[in-house]
Amino acid sequence: MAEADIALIGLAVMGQNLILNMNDHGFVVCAFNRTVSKVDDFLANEAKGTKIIGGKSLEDMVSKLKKPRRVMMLVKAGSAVDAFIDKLVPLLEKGDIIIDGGNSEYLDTTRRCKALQEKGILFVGSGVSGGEDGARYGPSLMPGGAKEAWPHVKDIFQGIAAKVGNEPCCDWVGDEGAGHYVKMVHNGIEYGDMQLICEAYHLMKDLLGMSCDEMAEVMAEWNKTELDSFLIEISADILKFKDTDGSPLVEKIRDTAGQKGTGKWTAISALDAGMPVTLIGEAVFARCLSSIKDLRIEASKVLPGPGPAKFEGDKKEMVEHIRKALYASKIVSYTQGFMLLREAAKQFNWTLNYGGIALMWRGGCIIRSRFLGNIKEAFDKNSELSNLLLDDFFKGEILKCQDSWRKVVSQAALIG
Ligand code: NBP
Repeated sequence: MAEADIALIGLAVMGQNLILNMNDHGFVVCAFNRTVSKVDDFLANEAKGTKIIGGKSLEDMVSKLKKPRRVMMLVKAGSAVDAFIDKLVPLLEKGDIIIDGGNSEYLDTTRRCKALQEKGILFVGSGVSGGEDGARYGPSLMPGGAKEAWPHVKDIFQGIAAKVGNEPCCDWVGDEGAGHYVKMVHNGIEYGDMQLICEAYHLMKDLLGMSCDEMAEVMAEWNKTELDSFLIEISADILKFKDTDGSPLVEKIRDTAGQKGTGKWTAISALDAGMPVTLIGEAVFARCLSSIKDLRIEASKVLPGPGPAKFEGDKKEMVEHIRKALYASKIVSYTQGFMLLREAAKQFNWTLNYGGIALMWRGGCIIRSRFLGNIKEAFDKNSELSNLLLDDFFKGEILKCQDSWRKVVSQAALIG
């Protein structure tokens, strides 16, 4: 019997949590997974006592779906997505919908959209952000692709998405790979935000000699200012966190960062588009540099730099300069990200709603922040705004911060 509103393939962390979220919002979900035994495990454990049902096979899953059938995938990006599409298409009818919620590359999404359009299947590539918790209690969702699919998925997507006030952090982004493109830039900005926080930490620690507890307090205070955001909030928590021996755990974590690719894709896209997205580019390179630890250690023995930092000014004042430098850099990063989105829209003929994108990122996702509300307001005032720095609010903020910013950058250069 066709009883399920939607099927969801992929029972790893993201898939399971999105299914439970959909169930909470009254949708009947049919769960499926490549390793089919995980369906029974899920039904017997996490999904016990819910309305969630399972598919014994793809055929069984499809037979349980109301029409037009909606099938969402949360599987590893790449060939796994194509493999499922190939198996699904013969089981579906014209007008049915396939949604890819993984971190797929936008060009793959555009290719899949076009190939499925020829077969009459509506393909949606949706960015999903917020990690495990977001998926469970309200992610930011960035869907794009075949627009005819939107009326059929809107209620589910906007129902489960994070809300800011009453507004869902989810709206239709644009044609083809636009949803995944916007998610890619989101991830690039996330790389940038994290790099900026690391640099602020580095300056407070090595220039000002502050302890992790002191830095945690500073970050908690910053979270009450323009910097109010999820990443600053968790940075305070991370800095406070103690290992079992009572010392800060963060200092024991190896200072090398890996990457899954979306930040790199943003930088590549910026180079292709000829857009100066320098901050995200630097953040990607900083991760690359961090990962060549052996070489860094070897070099540190023969290239000592100017020696240990000696800061003789007012520490409290310097902390405020660092806060303003971080804020100004963040404004520049988001400005560059929106420049890239504008250029991509031009290149691919997408109609992007920049204020809508700021709202989608305002809640639910990793870069959620108060500041994105200001970006939304800037685009609400002028939807054709060519550059965020030309908006009165951001122009004013940069002017307020620039002296501090220049002091921090020059100090950083002087201490090596
Ligand atoms: P993973 O990215 O770890 O993928 C696990 C799922 O992919 C399982 O269902 C697995 O099936 C399936 N799979 C794999 Br692996 N190879 C497959 C193949 N060749 N054919 C078919 N299925 C295959 O799961 P996740 O961390 O939940 O992420 C899901 C998607 O969401 C990814 O694209 C990810 O990048 C994206 N994303 C993740 C996060 C996050 O915080 N984790 C946040 C935002 C977006 P199996 O059980 O049979 O091995």
